[in-house]
Amino acid sequence: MAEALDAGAPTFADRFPQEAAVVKAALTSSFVALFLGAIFGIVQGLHRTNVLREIDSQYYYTILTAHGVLMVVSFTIFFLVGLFTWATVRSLDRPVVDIRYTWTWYGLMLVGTLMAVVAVLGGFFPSVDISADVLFTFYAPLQAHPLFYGGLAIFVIGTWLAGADWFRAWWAWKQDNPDERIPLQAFMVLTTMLMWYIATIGIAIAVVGFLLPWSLGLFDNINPLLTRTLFWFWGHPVVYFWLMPAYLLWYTVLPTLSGGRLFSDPLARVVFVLFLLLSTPVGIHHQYVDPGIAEGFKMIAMTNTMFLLLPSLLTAFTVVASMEHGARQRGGTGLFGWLRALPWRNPAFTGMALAGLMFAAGGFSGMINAGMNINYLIHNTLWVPGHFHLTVGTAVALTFMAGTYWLWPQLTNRQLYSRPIGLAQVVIWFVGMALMSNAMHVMGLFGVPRRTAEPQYQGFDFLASFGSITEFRLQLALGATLLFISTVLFVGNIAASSGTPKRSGHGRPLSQPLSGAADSPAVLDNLRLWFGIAMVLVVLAYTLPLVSIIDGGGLLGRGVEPVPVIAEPLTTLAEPLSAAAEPITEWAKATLGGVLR
Ligand code: HAS
Ligand code: CU
Repeated sequence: MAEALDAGAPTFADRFPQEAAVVKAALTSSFVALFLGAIFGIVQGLHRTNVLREIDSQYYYTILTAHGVLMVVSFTIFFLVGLFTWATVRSLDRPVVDIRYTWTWYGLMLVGTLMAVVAVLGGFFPSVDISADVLFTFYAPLQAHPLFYGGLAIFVIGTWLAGADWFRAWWAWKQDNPDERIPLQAFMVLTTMLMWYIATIGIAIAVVGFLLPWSLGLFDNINPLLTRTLFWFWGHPVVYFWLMPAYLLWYTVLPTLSGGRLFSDPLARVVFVLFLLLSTPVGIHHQYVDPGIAEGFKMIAMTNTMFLLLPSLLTAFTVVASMEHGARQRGGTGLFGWLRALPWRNPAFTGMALAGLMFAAGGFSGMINAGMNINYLIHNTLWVPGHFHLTVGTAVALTFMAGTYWLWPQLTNRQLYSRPIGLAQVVIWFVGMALMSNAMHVMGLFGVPRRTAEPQYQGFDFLASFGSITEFRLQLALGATLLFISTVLFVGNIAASSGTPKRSGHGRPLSQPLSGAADSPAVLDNLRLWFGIAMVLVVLAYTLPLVSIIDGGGLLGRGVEPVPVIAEPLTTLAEPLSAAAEPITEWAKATLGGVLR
């Protein structure tokens, strides 16, 4: 059906060639980051599972940081700025106000990324005094070279300017269309950016106010709890900054791919408003085990987090209803029989549907994380990487790849090199991630920690209720290998597409929602109102915790020695202690082991 709509429609590249060039550049940067990130990912995944240990463990954190930063900062956000530029221009149906300005923010983001990546890669060269082995959660007391923080700051400024670009386009559009509702895609872009402006206050203060001057040597001390809290002020909403472009694709492209129409435009608007309101006042749910934050504040963060499930649950309903509508348009019938009528041979569709399916599992593990009491069980274990490889690593990453199969031909006026390879690629990702994240979740429950190159723990038996750690390690490694293969197939397919013949007029118009903008209350488009309420919620959630953290630990810390200083006496102590404990462990295993198994 979608094919029939298409005949002769101009593509995005036909209509807006200058904007298409920027979108292409942003997406290309995103895929380069994805490819490099995947190389670090496979090295690190095979290393920590003891399958292939070619690198010196000394470099483990350099590799882990490179993997994390390239994936969750560069891959995701470059994709976002490309997609949002496309969505704004397409839905407002007008070019950006000044294309030179658009290239400027893209250039800034590129420079910022290069600076940060150079700082991270410096970690491989001990003779050079540059390194940033601080992981993608780069809070103190770990310290990076100033180049890293400087790069991050420039990158974030680039995203701020990008947001301003889309707001300018909208204001210009509004002059000509004063009485119209904001087109849905532009609405999604603008609400997401308002959320981003609020969220980045935290990271801007942490980086420019504390981390950068500290790494430049201007301050001797820092208050780690303060920078951690400011980090998570941003560190939670950033996950929705990754997710919202995927939601944009699920709401506005997936229904068309399914052969139908979006179930409800008003519900989609409500969802994006809820994310604007609730994404930020929840960051403390990453700090349930932090001493120095009162339990009551953690309780408030937990309550807000539980409310924040609502927009995703609404999304599950609306998106699946739209898919069902499409399937029935295509002749599907029955309670579940309609599922068969979906276009499963289309990699763009299948990738997004599988990404959504995995997000249902990722959302579930998120709910576990969010409960203060259960969080103690899984915090700092491999469970957490299991969770985020389902969310950012699949709901987001796989949707972006699938979306590219649909979008890329319209940006380049070239066909995709191979749809069958695309289909295989999204399925391999799904299978690989099912294995890897299952293993990570289960190992986390056994107590296997995250962020360590040496998880063998010789002499320590994990009490597994089923399977063994070795089996799960292999499962993890197999999953990681499949994911790497899938990434290579994706990047290769897109690169090879530049060799297919040029053609234009193959645009893919998007279907209109069943219940359109006219059905949604006008107040939903009152961005000032929602921004104001969101700010009030942030002030309520954060003022008291921040005051008490500064009061307790000082704005710049109190000059306490950093933690690693006591590590050596501790390790000397550990050996005799564990030897002394051995008989007790043996006894416990003998008596309890049988019961637990
Ligand atoms: Fe999370 C830790 C709680 C969502 C990412 N999270 C992380 C970390 C990352 C991350 C990177 O409360 C680790 C940070 C670090 O390094 O320490 N997370 C949540 C909750 C949600 C959630 C409650 N997280 C995400 C998303 C992420 C992400 C989205 C990235 C994009 N997370 C936590 C907590 C921690 C945490 C704690 C701290 C853990 C700790 O102790 O360290 C919720 O937003 C989830 C809601 C989602 C749902 C699912 C709805 C289902 C849908 C699917 C529809 C189906 C379709 C397809 C379309 C309720 C929408 C159908 C297909 C057919 C074929 C029919
Ligand atoms: Cu979070």
